[in-house]
Amino acid sequence: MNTDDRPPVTVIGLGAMGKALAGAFLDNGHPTTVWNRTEGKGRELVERGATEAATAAEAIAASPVVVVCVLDYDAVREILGAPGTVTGLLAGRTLVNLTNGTPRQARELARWVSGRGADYLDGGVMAVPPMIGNPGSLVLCSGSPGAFTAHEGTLSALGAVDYLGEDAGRASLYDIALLSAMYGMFGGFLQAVALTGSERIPATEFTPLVVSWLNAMLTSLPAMAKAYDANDHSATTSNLGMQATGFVNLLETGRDQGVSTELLKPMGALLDRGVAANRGDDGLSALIDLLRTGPASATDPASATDPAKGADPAKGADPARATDPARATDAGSHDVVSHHLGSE
Ligand code: FVH
Repeated sequence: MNTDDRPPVTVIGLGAMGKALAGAFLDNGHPTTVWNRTEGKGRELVERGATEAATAAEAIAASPVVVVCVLDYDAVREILGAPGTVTGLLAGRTLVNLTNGTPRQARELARWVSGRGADYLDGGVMAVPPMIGNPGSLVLCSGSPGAFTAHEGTLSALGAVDYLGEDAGRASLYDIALLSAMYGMFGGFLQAVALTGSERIPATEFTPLVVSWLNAMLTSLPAMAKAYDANDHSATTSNLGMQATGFVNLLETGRDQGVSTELLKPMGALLDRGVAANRGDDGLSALIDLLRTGPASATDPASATDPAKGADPAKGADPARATDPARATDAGSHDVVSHHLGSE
């Protein structure tokens, strides 16, 4: 394969994920420049052909496409805000930020980056490092359409790339939503193994049952999605009233077995709220409406920008759906990127 014409790429951040990203670009023949805050993490990549930059500024200057994958947005801000890093260097380039963050953070950074004459793509990596560049790896991407068209080929070195449109926050929203689903599943698994472990049942013996049970339950998700979209939650098999009653046994068994119920309690409370809102005859999908309509917790920072806050959770009413969350969040956001990085 002739890889001579592959565009150069810079990767900033050489943690577990950054190393995997840089490795995939190298494997695909891209001249790859790397930089990491702590020295030494680029050694193996350099042996494979990468160029290690001495500073973040040097790394940015090396390529038209700069991929950033660090711990969080504070780290991104620190890197982009370092003296000499940004002024005049970002202009004309594309910043692809694969750092995990919120939709609001992504939208703010997109504005800040475009204010410096650069294109911005935000991405959610739906893979663990060993999957990068291999089948099963998915990168969700949103932001500048022109930049995506120009660099889709480069990004495809990482795996399948799914472009979700111009709103820079959309990839992050999908990423966070998918991670929310994942943590729900992992939380359930942890609780299940803690319960069976309380009677010394080996996790390896019990886990195959969990896997087949979860796979069976997964088949119900498309029907729940359809019910939610149609706003028709009438239960045919498993109504909320029945589930709220049965859920009490999950809490009681946890207590009896000496296993914390901290992961379960919120779900129990939500089921109870569903019943209290006269949705006991509905199916589980009715709870999605309740999640979108409070009660906004005073301790939940997200509630401050919750566009659905204060809406009527009564059956049939759907004020949250009338609100465009992208617009509401965007309009209400405080530009903390400029605050951190300055307007220079
Ligand atoms: N690893 C995974 O399973 C997941 C898969 C899905 C995507 N996530 C997100 O990817 C981002 C990076 O994750 P990571 O796995 O590479 O994380 P670490 O191995 O812990 O490396 C962290 C890198 O961030 C650098 N860093 C941290 N703070 C700063 C800072 N203030 N300035 C500059 N760089 C910073 C750190 O540098 P160093 O400590 O080596 O100097 C590492 O390069 C993340 O958003 C995941 O949520 C991964």
